[in-house]
This record gives sequence, C-alpha cells and structure tokens, in this order.
Amino acid sequence: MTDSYKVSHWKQYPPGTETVYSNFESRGGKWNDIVFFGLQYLLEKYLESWRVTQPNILEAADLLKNHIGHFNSEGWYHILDKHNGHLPVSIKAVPEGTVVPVHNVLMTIENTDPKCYWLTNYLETLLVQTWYPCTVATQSREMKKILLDYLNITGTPADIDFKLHDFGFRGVSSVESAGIGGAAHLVNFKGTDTLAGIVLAEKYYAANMPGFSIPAAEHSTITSWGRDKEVDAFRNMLDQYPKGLVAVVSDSYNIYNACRNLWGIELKDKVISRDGTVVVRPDSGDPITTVIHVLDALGENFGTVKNKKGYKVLPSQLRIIQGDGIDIVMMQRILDNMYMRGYSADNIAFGSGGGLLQKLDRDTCKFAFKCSSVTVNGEERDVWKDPITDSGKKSKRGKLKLIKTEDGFKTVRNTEQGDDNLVEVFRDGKILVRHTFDEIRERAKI
Ligand code: AOY
Repeated sequence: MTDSYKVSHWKQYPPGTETVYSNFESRGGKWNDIVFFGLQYLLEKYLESWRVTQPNILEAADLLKNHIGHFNSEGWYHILDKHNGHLPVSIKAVPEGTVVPVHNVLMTIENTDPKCYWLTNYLETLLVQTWYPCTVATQSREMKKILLDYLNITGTPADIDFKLHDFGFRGVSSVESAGIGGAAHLVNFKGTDTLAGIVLAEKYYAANMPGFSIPAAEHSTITSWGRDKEVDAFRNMLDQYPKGLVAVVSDSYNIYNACRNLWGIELKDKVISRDGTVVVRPDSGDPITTVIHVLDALGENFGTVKNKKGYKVLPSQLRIIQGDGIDIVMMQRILDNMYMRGYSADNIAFGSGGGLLQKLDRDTCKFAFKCSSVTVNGEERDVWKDPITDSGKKSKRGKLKLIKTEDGFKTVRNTEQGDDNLVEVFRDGKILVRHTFDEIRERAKI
C-alpha cells in the first residue's frame, strides 16, 4: 500500500535520522473550508486490522526484487520482531466532521521508534487517500449551503436533508469508492441511492440507517410497456405505490407531453387525490431550461400557488427531481433561474452522480502531505519546501498544532500557547479514538 519509490527512501534520509514528522493540509483549492472525513475508515480497514508477518515480508521481498530491486527487509523484520508486527507510528488528526479553513494542519504523523524513521512517509500514499472523502464531504456541504440560501429566500429550509440525492454508485470508479464517497455525502444529507455508502457508514462509523430512498422508476420499467403505453406505466406506479413519495422518470419520449397531458390531464385526479407526492423526473435536455419548462408544463394543468415568501409552488402532491447533468455549478444555475422566474426551491430536489462522487480530484482542494520536522542525532530541526516555481507549494515548518482563536482555527508551532485540536487517533498499531456518524454530522452542521 505504498508507491514503489518509497521502498527506496530508507537509504535517502540523512545518517542519524531518528524521527520524521509530516503533516496533511489543503493548500487552498475551490473552497475555503474543509470537512475532515474518512481517516477512521482507512485506519481501521488498512492499518489496524493488519500486522506484519514473516510471509508478508517474504512476499513483499519477492515482489519488489523483480519490480525495483530494492527492499528494506531489515526494517520490516525489526517491526515484526520488536513491535509484534504493529506499525510504530503516532497519527493525530482533527476530529472527523470538523470544518477547518484551508492551509491548516488536519493530520500529523511521526514514527514512535527511531529505527523506523522511514515508516512515516511510507504511509503517505495510504493516508493521503483521505483527500477523496474530505473532498466529497466538502463539496456536498458547499452544495448544501447553496440549497439553504435559496430555500431561505423562496421556501422551506427544514426540508434540506433530502434536497440532494446521491445517484453516484454507477458513476464512480469502484464499489469501494462508492462506499467512501457515498458515506461522505451522508455527512451532509440523508438522501441516497448509493447503498455502499450506508453499509460503510454503519460498519466503520456506527451509523444507524444514515440514508433513505423511495420507490422510483427507471427507463426500463417505463419503456417496457411500449411507446403508446407510457401513461399506463405511470398509472401503474400510482397503483403500486398508492401512498407516500414515488418518483417517475418522465422523459422516455416527450417530457412536455408527459407533464401537460399524461400527468396534467389523464392522471391529474389520481395525483391530486393521492395521499403522498409524485416526483416527476426529467432526465435529458439542457438542465436549466428543461427544469423551467417542466415546471411551466406541470403548472399549466395543476396550477401553482404563491407561498408565504411569495414564490410559486406546485401542489404538495407534485414535485420534480433533476438528476441529469448536476454538479455544484449546474445546481446553482438551476436554482438561480427558478428564483428569477418566481419558482420556490421547494418545487425541486436534485440528484447528482458523477458530479457528486467522481468529478473531483486531489487538486480540487489541493491536498498535500509534507515532512515538516526531523530529528537527526538527537537534534530536532524544521524541514520545509519552498519552490521558486510555485509559491503555492511552500510547505509548513516544524511540529504543529491546531488551535482555536477568536478568528477560528489557526496552525501554530506546538511550543505555542493554546489547546491542540489534533487528537491522537492511532498509536503503535491501535486506533485510540473512534468517532460516530452522529458526532461527525453534528460537527459538520451548517
Ligand atoms: N435513483 C428519488 C429516489 C431515487 C437513481 C439512482 C441513478 C431516484 C432515482 C429518483 O427519485 O428518481 C441512480 C439514477 C437515478
């Protein structure tokens, strides 16, 4: 679980190196605040559950002999013999769910055995993978802020939890990513179709059913009825789910005909007398104009009323969900266009797949892990990089702590005044602190 070149690094530190101390930060990307999330999963799945054994060492030696021709066999046997195979490192991190401004330290790691100075940065590869859950949780929280802004002006902010539904399972690179990203979205919302995220949040964060969904059609269940029987497919949805929420994708042939004539005339009375809400889902076309045209088309026959805030809203039995082409930018544009045309944000929920879980990378928030202190022959020294070719890549110096001031979090040297918000979560092979999903949600609350 490391990069090839790292197996060569044990020979590259200065002679007498006893401690390598490194830190993890966002060097400032798309947003100003980071939601820290996902370390506990990585620690439990990949570090705590695992011990070095002699067969591991032999397997690694064999693999690396042919791959790179270098391996620190003696170093790993030392971990096996002196530490019973447990990794002699200390990891400190801000509690998960904490919202921390960019450029602050989020996590630190150092070796606890001077013979294992090389182990600190060996673990960079694995630990930096927290960039993904941190970025998903951070972006999903920014989307929540935007939704809340429009709900505050035009509708019902109390409905926020179900306004951004995770459609992303199929659009991510792996089942594991769906689990991690899906759980990260659930830090901020409760609507999801990514079951892997629920399973992960329950298993690694003691969540108790953190996400919910509703019956919903897909194109196959509508188009199987035949082109001229779309209305029967819709009616069947109402008959099969006579109460509560039900979502029906309605663009198989002509979304506007479906809204005006099928929903708006043929099934109108059934929808209005129904004990629940039918959610019409467009799934094609330019999302900005399609949403307005669908609202207009539904409004023609169902009518709209002005809510207390003065914005048009469809009858409570009828809503829409836009799940095609949604990323943070498109969601804001749609909400803004609705607002300008007098439509309440109460009319709509969003689905997001690739835009929520996959259209981001480590540079979205510029996450980096860098050494900031070493001890060599008993002497502690600052370590940093400061490339003339990119001042944004300048790294922090020294041993750090994250303190809280009147202006919020601040990263300072660990010799300065103030309580450290970094908590030791892992030491010598053991997880020391576990956060629950409820605590994480509470910390990340807006
Ligand atoms: N789900 C709300 C519940 C979910 C979905 C999942 C890809 C839902 C659709 C819906 O209403 O329409 C993965 C595309 C859609």
